[in-house]
Amino acid sequence: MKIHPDQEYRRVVHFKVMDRNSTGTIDWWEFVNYEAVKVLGRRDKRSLSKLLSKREIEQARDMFHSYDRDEDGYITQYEAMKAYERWFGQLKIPNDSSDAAAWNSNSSYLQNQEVNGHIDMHMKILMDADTDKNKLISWQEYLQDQALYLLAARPNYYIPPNLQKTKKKLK
Ligand SMILES: [Ca+2]
Ligand SMILES: [Ca+2]
Repeated sequence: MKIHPDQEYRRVVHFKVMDRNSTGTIDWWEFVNYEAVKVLGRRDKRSLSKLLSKREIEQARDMFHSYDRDEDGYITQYEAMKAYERWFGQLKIPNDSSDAAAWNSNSSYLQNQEVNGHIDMHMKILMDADTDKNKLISWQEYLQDQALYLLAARPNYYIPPNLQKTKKKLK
């Protein structure tokens, strides 16, 4: 496919707008991913989970188990919070002063306040999967929610809306 120079220009402009911190790297993928999620999000969640491969379902199941610590088949808000605490806790500034040097050389450590914000936000995002509003995330709810992200994360999944028609015609 040949890209029209005008199209290319618009793409660059769009890229610059999205790339707020001017890293010029991950942000493009974040943008593509975001667009893919938007397109997929218009579809029924239940139909999306049917598109997942066996491996993707296994991947989601592993994730589900890592949240569901007491293995009762449901993720509670508390379990979600604990899971993110474990994950983001590794990024916190160490209290031990002997680690201060390590912290100075490693900018990936986050401010404690920032970490708490991340834990809270991620917990809320996860709890959004609770479609029947019983404050528990069942495996089905989790899978349906994750389907969107798993599909969007597939390499080259994203098809620009203007090409979707062409693709259908080819079938
Ligand atoms: Ca549980
Ligand atoms: Ca539920």
